[in-house]
Amino acid sequence: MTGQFLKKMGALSAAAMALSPALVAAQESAGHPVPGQFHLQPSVPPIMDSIVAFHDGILMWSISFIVVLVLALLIWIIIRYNAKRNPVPAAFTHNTLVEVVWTVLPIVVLIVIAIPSFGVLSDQLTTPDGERKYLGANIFSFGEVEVPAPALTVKATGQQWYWDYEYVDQGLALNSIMLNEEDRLATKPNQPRLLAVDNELVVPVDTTVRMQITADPIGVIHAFAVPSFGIKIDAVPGRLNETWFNSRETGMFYGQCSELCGKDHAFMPIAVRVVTKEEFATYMAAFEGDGHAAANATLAAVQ
Ligand SMILES: [Cu+2]
Repeated sequence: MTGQFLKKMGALSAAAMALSPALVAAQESAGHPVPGQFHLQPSVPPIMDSIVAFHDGILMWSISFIVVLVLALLIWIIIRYNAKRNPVPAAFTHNTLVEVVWTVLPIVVLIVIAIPSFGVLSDQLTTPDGERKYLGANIFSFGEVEVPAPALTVKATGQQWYWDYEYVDQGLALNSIMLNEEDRLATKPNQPRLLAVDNELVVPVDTTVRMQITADPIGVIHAFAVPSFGIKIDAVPGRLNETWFNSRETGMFYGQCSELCGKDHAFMPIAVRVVTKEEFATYMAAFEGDGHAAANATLAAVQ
């Protein structure tokens, strides 16, 4: 009930904020940031639904309320208690009621923020087993979204400075390197600059993908982040981190390394291409039989 209410209020605030046509257009799912974009990137899995609800439903309201309250108090003090209007200031130094209120109120606000926050965090870090229910957009529930157990495991390894992907169960790997401007314009002109890569990570739609994240053992720390999926997790040498996503839309979804990792930190984008289950089966069969180039050739060319 509360969740539904907050969700509605959040949607209302998002609608109110999206005042200009350019901002409204930016709400369509592009899988990457677009010029004039406002708000978070559109969500495609349950985790991002939670994050959007958390942002719109709690954080924006708490922040706005606090800003307005503090601003109102400041204005009141400036006007009512300036030296001219209040030449003889009061001499007391304590007010028990006020002190209790300004201690208890922030604690209550923090608890209200913390409860769903921990829920979403544990959703992000708990790989589905097919039985556990996830919060989805209703972050004040006990979980109502069913998510199937992972059908695919992908290991992403942060290299200096690109990503390696491995389909762990199939023992197949590819590396994914950003296209320079010349190559992008020549081969994938409709893909975004600094995000387009030579080889995208291909995964099936409506399928839970277990992501294992690590970094080159003699390398540095990176972070694997895809905003549309609500994923962000460190890629640490010698450590295997795990998260998951389940995209309900096909398309291309971009992210970037999100841990300052060295000179080409800004140039190691993450590109995930979500295809239909049939396309993925064909892709995988070709990958296993004839290698990565043949597998890519089974998919529609990325423009
Ligand atoms: Cu990096």
